[in-house]
Amino acid sequence: MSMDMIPEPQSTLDNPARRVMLKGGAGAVAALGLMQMSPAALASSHSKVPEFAQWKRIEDLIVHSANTMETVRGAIRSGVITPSPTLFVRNNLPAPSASITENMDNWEVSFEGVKNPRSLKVSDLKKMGATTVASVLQCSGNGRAFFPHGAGGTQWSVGAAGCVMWTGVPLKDVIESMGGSVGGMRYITGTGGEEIPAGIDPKTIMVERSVPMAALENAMLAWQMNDEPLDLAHGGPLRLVFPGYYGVNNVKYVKRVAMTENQTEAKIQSSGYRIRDIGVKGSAEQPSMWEMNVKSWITGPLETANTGVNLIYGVAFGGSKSVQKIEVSLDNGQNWQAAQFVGPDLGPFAWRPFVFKTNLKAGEYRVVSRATDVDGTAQPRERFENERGYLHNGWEDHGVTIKV
Ligand SMILES: Nc1nc2c(c(=O)[nH]1)N[C@H]1C(S)=C(S)[C@@H](COP(=O)(O)O)O[C@H]1N2
Ligand SMILES: [Mo]
Repeated sequence: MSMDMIPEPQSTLDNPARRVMLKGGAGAVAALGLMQMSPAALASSHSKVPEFAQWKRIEDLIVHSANTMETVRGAIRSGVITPSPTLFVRNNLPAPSASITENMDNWEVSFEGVKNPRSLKVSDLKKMGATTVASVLQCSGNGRAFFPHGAGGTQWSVGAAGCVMWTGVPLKDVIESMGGSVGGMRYITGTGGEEIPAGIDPKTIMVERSVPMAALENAMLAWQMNDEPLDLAHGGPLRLVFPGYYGVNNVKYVKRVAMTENQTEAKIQSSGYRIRDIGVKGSAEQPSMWEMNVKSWITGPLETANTGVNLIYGVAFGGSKSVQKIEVSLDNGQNWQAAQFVGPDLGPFAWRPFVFKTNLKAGEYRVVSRATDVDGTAQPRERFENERGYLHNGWEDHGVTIKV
């Protein structure tokens, strides 16, 4: 079995562009996260959800497959922190047995590429200190459904993202306690705890990711999410978290953390999650999905509004740095006006809900939002065309059409 053979969930309709157009079909509309599902659709979604995710709020999720569920656009509203039952789930491989979270403190993780390599249990890590960081967790392919060329992979709309609180020990402290990194190491490589079936070359399917050493600054080993023990669905007993980096780098059920000279040769790193032109195969020279870019989208209203005063809600984040400004346009970007951030600022890696107050007359409005990060980089209008539909932060595709 190769990575390509892992059932990549596909939509019932092959062409995502067509899907976007089919606003009349409830399935297609629900897939874009524009409305709540019917009771029948809800029941069928429930049956697709695996055991490990049965605790989720199914009505807040679009179930693409047993390993991929996205948050309905309207479920975020003006939420600073995404409730765990509403947060998306994305597994490349079937999740490990739930038995690994029965005694979380006993989970072991090995450290390599440090002066004094050793293994530690979660209970040991818990004695080394703790910190809490709010950060956006977002899949590299969030927004893939908007690519007209039919980018392969889960057809995520806006819901392969959430903002959560991680609690754990700074990785830097753990590495320092082991004498620091061995000289010449340039990457931090994390290995997921999934069991690889016998007879398969592990490199072809294992979830092992490398990020540049600079990411050590904010990295952590987390055992808690949103103030609760980290559930199996989100990587319990222990997860490697790189605030500001795309989801895939945040290795769940982490069993090995290594300071390495080179990036891992696992396929998920060497040819997967690489930015390339449409039609080009993935390879290690192409940019990897590491730091996230500035992005925002409207969370409500999504289809209709009444005449008079309306509050338009959304979320905005800078990705790997703070978001500074958010603007809203009611005419697909011809005129922009400043919107207001609401709620607490939970730091550079968190998203900020925003609100825009406006008086609407009867008519149809194309409502779009545009965020700017602290460096002055604003969301572009267009998506950046690429084979796998990564990095999408173009404001035009992310807008909503509202009838008043
Ligand atoms: N061990 C392991 N870690 C993993 C994955 C996985 O399949 N196995 N999927 C990655 C991907 S592609 C994403 S987008 C995020 C999703 O995190 P979530 O399921 O907690 O929302 O986890 C990442 N970490
Ligand atoms: Mo992902």
